[in-house]
Amino acid sequence: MTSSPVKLKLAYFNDNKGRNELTRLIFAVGKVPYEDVSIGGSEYGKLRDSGSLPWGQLPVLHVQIEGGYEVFGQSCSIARFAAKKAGSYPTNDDVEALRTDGIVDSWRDTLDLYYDTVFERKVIGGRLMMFPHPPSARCAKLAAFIASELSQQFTRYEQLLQPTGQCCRNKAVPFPCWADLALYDLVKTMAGSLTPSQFSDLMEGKPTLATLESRIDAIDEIQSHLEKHPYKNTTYIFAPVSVFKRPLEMLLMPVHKLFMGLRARVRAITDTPVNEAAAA
Ligand SMILES: N[C@@H](CCC(=O)N[C@@H](CS)C(=O)NCC(=O)O)C(=O)O
Repeated sequence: MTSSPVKLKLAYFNDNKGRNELTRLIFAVGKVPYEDVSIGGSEYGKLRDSGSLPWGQLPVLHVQIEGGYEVFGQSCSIARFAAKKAGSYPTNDDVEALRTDGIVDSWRDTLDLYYDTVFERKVIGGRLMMFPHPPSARCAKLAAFIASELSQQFTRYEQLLQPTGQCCRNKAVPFPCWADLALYDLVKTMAGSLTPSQFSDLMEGKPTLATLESRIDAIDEIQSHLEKHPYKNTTYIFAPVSVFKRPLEMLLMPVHKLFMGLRARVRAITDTPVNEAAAA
């Protein structure tokens, strides 16, 4: 680990993994001290509406600068900063930086497409909102995502890992580098989200990716991190909905969406003077 005198606080939703976990894995492997801050839904709303989240979303990293904290957003940038602190970024090798940056950008692309199977993103009242898709629609969306994007992406990862079995070719960067951890996070996320047969189909013919996963599983710091923050089984999110429950869903989902949209519009109106005052 490179020395890190600054204090760091990493904030995300309720100990969820999502776009935050890569940074936590990097900190864990590099033994970088940080405070793990869990944000609840209503607290998030207040933070966003007060303008204290630089991009209006989570995760954010609070970095102690000259006595106070400055807040930074964007998961890939936060992860890159963390990797530099942890010594898992190829800082002195532009080509390897380019290679691993691309892999980590694709980690976020893949996660974004995965989240699209659960949420719809829409701008309402000037705000980007995430509405859950009806449960009965998610299963088919997940299947389409696996068939169209995910399997291609995993095939690319298997190829990218050739011939060394790891992402970074610069031997001065210890295994796992930050991009190895990004692939690990994707494998674990998909293992928790897909049915066993979907997951084994996805991993078929990808021995290098599977070996990367086992090598990272075996790291003590990863094991202690995952003991405290295990990857959860989220297959229930995509469980088929019985025909009896569908009418209820058809009734409740639009009401829920209407309520969220109205709330966003009201907040947009009531916040306007505050935003204008802040901009002045
Ligand atoms: N490009 C951003 C996207 C961040 C993002 O979409 N965060 C989601 C959680 S994973 C969020 O804050 N959603 C709440 C909302 O937008 O209402 C990143 O990679 O950090």
